Amino acid sequence: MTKQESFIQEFKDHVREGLTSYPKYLSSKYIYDDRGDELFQQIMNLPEYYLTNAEYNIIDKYKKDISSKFEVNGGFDLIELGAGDGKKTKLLLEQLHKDQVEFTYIPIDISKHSIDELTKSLKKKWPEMDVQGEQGLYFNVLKDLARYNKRPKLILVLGSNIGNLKHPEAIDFLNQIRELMSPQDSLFMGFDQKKDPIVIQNAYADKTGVTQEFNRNLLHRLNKEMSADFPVNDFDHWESYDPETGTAKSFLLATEPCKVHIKDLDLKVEFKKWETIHTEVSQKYDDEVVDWLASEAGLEISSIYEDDQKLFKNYTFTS
Ligand code: AVI
Repeated sequence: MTKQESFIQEFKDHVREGLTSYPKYLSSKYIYDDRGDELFQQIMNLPEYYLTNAEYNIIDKYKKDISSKFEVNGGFDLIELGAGDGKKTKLLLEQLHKDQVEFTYIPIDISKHSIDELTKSLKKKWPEMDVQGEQGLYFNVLKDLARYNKRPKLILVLGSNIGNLKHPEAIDFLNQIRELMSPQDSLFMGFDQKKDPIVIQNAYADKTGVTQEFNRNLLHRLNKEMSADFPVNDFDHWESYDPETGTAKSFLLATEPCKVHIKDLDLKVEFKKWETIHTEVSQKYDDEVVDWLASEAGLEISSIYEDDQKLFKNYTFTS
């Protein structure tokens, strides 16, 4: 089976399991086809979606500090999981370039388009920069990264992407990263912080409806890729944030009863009016929870960086 075939099979198995469960669920990782990537880009430009600017502010403020830690003889490897358009990372790349630090940049993303565009733009700006882009899902490429073991490495995971994992999965993810790390390596990761619930609620339920379209993209994909007939406009986006647990949850909410046929799965699914499909968690953190996740995975926090508005934090970890 090719990588692509096994991804499609995994997607189909997931849809069957999620839509025959009670309550129904689907994973947000399947939102991201080309259209999903484009909608997420739009989300990152929304005024309500503070995460991107906050993390940009952190990297801009501390890039010199981060760069200076890697001014080591023989250089280092900079591996980024979920690189996207690399907008924030370019700040750090620019600093490393200015400080004449020797490094290889290895951006990894599920979207081949993102990797190609990013590589092209970096080559244009800094032709001599060593960029080795790779396409793939984090969990699948992690094992292949063991080959970067000849010199120190910094692993970047920005954007609070870890927040889309439930705590046990997040520990598993951190554990897999820790297994790749030698004592001289660091992990630099973004964790969106607990804050005024209204700010979080607004970030995930914007007025223009981009987040609704992003969430609905899951159903568009099922219609396109599995010959389903979801009446997509009868599913509204619903967001609920629980300040006690720090968990923001996204749902698709059936505003009318309907019967859906997913032809390629030979599956019929009924929705009652107001029935939900849980599609995403976007976990918010505090230092205690990050410290707990890290220690469960055998990691230790070595530095904490915060933006000017105190919305977001990046942590560095060592093993
Ligand atoms: C990619 N991930 C970190 C985003 C988040 O904030 O959970 C995805 C997203 N979902 C709705 N808006 C943005």
